[in-house]
Amino acid sequence: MEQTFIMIKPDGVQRGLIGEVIGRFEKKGFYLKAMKLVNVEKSFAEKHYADLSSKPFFAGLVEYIVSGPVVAMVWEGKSVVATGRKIVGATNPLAAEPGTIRGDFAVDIGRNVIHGSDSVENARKEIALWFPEGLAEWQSNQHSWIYEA
Ligand code: IDP
Ligand code: MG
Repeated sequence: MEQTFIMIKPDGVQRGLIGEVIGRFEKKGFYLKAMKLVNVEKSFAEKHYADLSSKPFFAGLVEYIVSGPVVAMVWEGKSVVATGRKIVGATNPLAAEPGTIRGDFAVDIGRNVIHGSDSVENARKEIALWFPEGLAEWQSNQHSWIYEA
């Protein structure tokens, strides 16, 4: 099954949205395979967002990500990368649909609460960057009640 990297950004942590975010992924039927609350270094945030290094907002983005602890997670499930992006919502929270995390809980693009991998390939890279120690191995006993096969 597919895996994605989801991160609750410092604003989401400060605003008490950790449980809300986890609950949405959990109730959907995805499985939590790794999680940690961490303060990241500037160089680490720059590595995570390396693809955006030429953007004018890059310095502000890095400053935002290091401004407080983040919750880094790996979620597993069928089509979890694309579906995770739908649960997260559009990058600009004002354009994000109500019912998505950004649509429900955010206003500004630079305070959009959550990160989700945008492709299976980037998910693999991000999981390797954030969880070099590996993931937890477990199987939900509810599996056959969520997945047909
Ligand atoms: P994504 O998080 O929806 O994948 P990306 O384009 O990968 O969006 O951008 C990464 C993060 O950079 C966004 O979630 C947002 O926090 C920030 N960001 C993107 N575009 C802007 C912008 O135009 N101004 C300020 N921050 C931005
Ligand atoms: Mg992105």
